[in-house]
Amino acid sequence: MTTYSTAARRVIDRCLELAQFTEEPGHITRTFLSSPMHQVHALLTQWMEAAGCSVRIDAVGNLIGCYPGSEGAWRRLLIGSHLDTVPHAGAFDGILGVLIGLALVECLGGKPLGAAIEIIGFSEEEGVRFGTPFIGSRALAGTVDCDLLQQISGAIRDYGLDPLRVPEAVLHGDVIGYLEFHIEQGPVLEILNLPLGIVDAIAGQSRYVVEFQGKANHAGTTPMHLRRDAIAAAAEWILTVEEEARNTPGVMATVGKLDVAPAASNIIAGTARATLDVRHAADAVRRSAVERILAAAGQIVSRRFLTYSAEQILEQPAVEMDSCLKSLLDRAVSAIGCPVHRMISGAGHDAMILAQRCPAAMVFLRSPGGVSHHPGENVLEDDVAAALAAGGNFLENYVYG
Ligand code: HGY
Ligand code: MN
Ligand code: MN
Repeated sequence: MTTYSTAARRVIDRCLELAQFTEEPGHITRTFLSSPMHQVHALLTQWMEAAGCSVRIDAVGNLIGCYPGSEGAWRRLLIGSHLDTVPHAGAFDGILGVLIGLALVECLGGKPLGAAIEIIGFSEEEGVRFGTPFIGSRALAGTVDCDLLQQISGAIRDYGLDPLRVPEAVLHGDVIGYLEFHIEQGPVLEILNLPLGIVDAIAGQSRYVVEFQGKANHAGTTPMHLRRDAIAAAAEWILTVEEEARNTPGVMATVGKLDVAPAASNIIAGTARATLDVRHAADAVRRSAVERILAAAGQIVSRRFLTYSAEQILEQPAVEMDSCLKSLLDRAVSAIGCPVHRMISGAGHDAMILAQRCPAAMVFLRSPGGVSHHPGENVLEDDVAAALAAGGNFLENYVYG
């Protein structure tokens, strides 16, 4: 019988092994259905089959390993997270939750439970390749709309899958819940010196692309007062975004990407396209912050004789995690002698999409240094062992053998 600390070491080793499958040698970058995903699928399939799972890949590239329950068990518990990464990522965001699910199955040592366990590796959560997040979990929730399917069909075919079969990916049957283990990606658990946290709710998020349209012109001959400089306008707006978030408690607002054109040092920029990411646990607060931020863009461009457009990419309401699963997780975490800490997730997660179809809950693991979406992202072996012990207790009590 594998002990949780042995299993924890193997979880971390496997995360590091899978991190080598990347689009960018020297960095960890693995986006939706990129070619390194084939290698991730192959190795995870090997590990899952060795653990007694039957493995399939659905039409959007979600990898699903099913560990059967006891005779006649028709219910399923889903445990998973995402396989894709942001550019230049760390080795644990997403993949850790898939490997903790696999380790929990391996720690059963072949013993069937009162429900089947489905370990899910979602093909896309970050929204890097197509700008739209949660493609994998949206396929299970049945919310991949025609426009999105149109946009991603080529990538699906290039990967060797059939976009016409995406509707078959929708979750069906008696699912008792979805459990996601994930690094916190922030400083809270480390400050409290706690290994684990239970997610109360996941903050909502609004994502936009805001384009400033000015006039490209010569950097040496155009007088300052006659310029319609798109970068200067975007820069003024970006500082407004930061100030708005600083002045509204709990709002996180980020401009993470800025594309400019024509992008030459001796040309005044004609256009600047900025991404906007605004989050808050309360939807009304988030939405009014977005309104103020977009209104500020309007005021800036009129003062500078430019124009602007704002395209909404994502409007994801905040999602409360399932109260029954949360209290079962509270019990499991305290049963292993760990203080229970409920918290809000500022990061978005697949659990907020699955929650549309079944009870969903999340367990956070401490992020050393509060670092994530960065190569310095890490997780402590003892905390992984604690997560496995709590997960094992949850399975024993909730999915009784
Ligand atoms: O951006 C997020 O919240 C998550 O890491 N995908
Ligand atoms: Mn992430
Ligand atoms: Mn993640």
